[in-house]
Amino acid sequence: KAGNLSCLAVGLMAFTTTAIAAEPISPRFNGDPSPHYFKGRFYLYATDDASNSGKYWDSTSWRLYTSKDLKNWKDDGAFLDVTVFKWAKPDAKAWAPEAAARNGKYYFYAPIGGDKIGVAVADKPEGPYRDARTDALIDKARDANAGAEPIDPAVLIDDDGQAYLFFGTRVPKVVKLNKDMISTTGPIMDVVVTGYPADDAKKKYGEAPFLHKRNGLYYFSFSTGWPGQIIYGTSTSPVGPFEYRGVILDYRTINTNHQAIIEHKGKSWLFYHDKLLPGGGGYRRSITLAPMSYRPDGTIKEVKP
Ligand code: FUB
Repeated sequence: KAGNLSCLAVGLMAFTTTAIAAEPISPRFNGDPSPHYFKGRFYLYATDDASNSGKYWDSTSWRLYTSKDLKNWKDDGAFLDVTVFKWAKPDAKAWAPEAAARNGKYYFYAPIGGDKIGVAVADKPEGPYRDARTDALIDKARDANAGAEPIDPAVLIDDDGQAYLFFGTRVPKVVKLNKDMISTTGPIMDVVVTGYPADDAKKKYGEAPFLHKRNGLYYFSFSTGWPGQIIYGTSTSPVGPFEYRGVILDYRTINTNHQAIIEHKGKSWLFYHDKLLPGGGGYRRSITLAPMSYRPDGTIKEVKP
């Protein structure tokens, strides 16, 4: 009997492990998740790794996936191409996107070519999107302190209505957005993170900035680089300085990581990408999601897929 019971326990453990294993949201390669809940549906904007060369992130379009329940995802296709931005080179790289809703419209923040961020606008979350300006929202050649690589936009609209755009590699940047969501106000500022553990030199900002707010506290998460561990700091101010608080997701076996966090019906979800499909790798990534939770003191429990 004892033997049967331990067999049953092992079987149950195996079943449990299988059930919580990271599942790609699509059989198509994708990366850089930007998940949102708009009008009763989840919209996940992504970099389209399936249309890159397999040797670099050189896709020129973004992909949209939608879901009603976070489990079943529909591939809504390549809803936007860099050519929508007339000022962009038609073969410019389309990287980690972001979206935001305001003014009854939907805004899509598009890092293009590694040196500019464009913004497009639409009446529906799925588009069609049109260029909201005649030039880039952020341009390394034009804007003071835009940094070496203005990519990876992330937007938070705070409870007081002020919107912030975070972006950048190696040095995180933040700038205030006007209420129109298509122009900035004030200087581009460096985001400061303090208190990194002295015994781990790899713990420093790399890319993929993301800001979310919970119980009045601002959580600034990001990837430490290439490869990237997802770590975070907190602050009582949306622009920091942030104090290092811990690891959200450990290194995956690929050269990048990129996270986003959403809360829905009292539950938090971490979106990230990993090597999950046959033939996958650093340029052929797969987005997945996992439940994320907090300790009573507000710190995030590390997600262990
Ligand atoms: O997809 C290209 C780049 O890879 C993104 O901009 C980074 O965040 C990394 O995920």
